[in-house]
Amino acid sequence: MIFKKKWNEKNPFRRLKEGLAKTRANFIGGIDKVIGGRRKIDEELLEELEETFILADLGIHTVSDILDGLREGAKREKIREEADVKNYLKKSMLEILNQADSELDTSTSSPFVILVIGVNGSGKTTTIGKLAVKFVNDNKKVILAAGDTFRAAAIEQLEIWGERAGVDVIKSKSGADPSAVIFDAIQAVKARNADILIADTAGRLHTKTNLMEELKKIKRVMDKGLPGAPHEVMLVLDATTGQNGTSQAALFNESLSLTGLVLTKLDGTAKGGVIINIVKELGIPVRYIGIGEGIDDLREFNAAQFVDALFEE
Ligand SMILES: Nc1nc2c(ncn2[C@@H]2O[C@H](COP(=O)(O)OP(=O)(O)O)[C@@H](O)[C@H]2O)c(=O)[nH]1
Ligand SMILES: [Mg+2]
Repeated sequence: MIFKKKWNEKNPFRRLKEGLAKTRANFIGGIDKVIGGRRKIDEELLEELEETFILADLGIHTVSDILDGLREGAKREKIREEADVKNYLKKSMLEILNQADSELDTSTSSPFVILVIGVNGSGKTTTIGKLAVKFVNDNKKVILAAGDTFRAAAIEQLEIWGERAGVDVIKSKSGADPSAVIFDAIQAVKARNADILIADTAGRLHTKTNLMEELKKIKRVMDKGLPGAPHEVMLVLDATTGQNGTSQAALFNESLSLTGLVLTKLDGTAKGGVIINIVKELGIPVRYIGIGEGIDDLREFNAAQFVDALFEE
């Protein structure tokens, strides 16, 4: 069955490069356009670079840090030409992203409970499905909880993924109390000796405080059913939202103390630079990135690989 196949790690780097093509064209292409053919790193050139970085959604703090470094390097004549600028950028970006390079380790608790949150359409359910397949392939016993009880379609979508991955889905009727569904799921995980529970949630807009209250309640209920749970509070962010993603993540973090991020739809955006901004502002590990709709397109985040994929010709 097509969905049961292993994550295809053949040519993972090429796929990553393809997935980041739009961001690369915008960001690296933008730099090339500014620097190409120019000889001197002067103030005018730095200002043009600044604009490119801002348009690539790097974020204001990162941009000013990078410019300071470039200015300093140019003054000391360490940065003289295009290749020096790119090397410097690559190094600075890697330094930032390295802070976020920390794999999700589900062996720290058994069962291990993952609470997946994020606004509507960010890719939560799809990510959960892909993760379920991945964990099953790693010989883990996985259970999914249909905590998005807002719409019947949301429950059905998770059930389809459950079938693909060959795992049980704990659900209730649409409109049911999500905390009750999640409490049932915690009981099921204990009774069935599962290794991992992944809980889906509804994602109505973060500006409505009741979503945060609902999610906090789910967290409390998890801890009541299994002290210490959830072990991972994973925010799924749609990279195409650009700068908005940073403020979204900050709001969720404030209320729910995030432990990990998933950045989806990097393949559909030229604004992939936003990952730098989010990491710089929040310092939360990026567990996975989504570079397409296929099962293999959810990738473990690797800072060095990510930066190489962006900069490599
Ligand atoms: N291109 C692309 N599409 C994605 C990615 N992740 C999710 N999607 C799509 O985004 C849409 C919304 O996803 P869904 O999981 O239903 O979002 P939810 O509302 O947060 O549960 C679906 O059409 C997914 O196929 C990704 O990494 N790349
Ligand atoms: Mg969903």
